[in-house]
Amino acid sequence: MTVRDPMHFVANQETPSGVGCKSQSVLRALTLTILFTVLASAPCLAEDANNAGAGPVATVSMDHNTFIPGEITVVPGTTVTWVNKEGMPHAVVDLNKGFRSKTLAKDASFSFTFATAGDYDYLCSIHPNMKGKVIVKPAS
Ligand SMILES: [Cu+2]
Repeated sequence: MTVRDPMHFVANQETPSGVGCKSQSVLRALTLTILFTVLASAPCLAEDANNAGAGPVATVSMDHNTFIPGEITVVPGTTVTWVNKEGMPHAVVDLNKGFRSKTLAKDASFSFTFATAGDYDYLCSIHPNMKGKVIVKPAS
């Protein structure tokens, strides 16, 4: 006759712990790395070519609270594009109300096509002593 300890039959079921979790997070990190690599190597968006074939173009930058160049001479039909290059917001406003941009944040731009010959004095409505001039005259 044997007396059995009932506890003896409760098997000590060892379960592996942690291993599964760890390998899964490694896999996740790897997946993220691959995803980033794919995104980074995607080609840059092509520049907008909608203006191709239009008239002549000219660009005026806004930087250091200044229109650069402050004065440009263009032929009638030229599209002038102002580009804000700095963090300071600017706006392009014709003194004779021929054109007016909204407030331009950094890298924002505004374009206007000058069909008619003449002198166009403009300023930045936010910084009124920031002035510029577009002279439109036919090529001689
Ligand atoms: Cu300004």
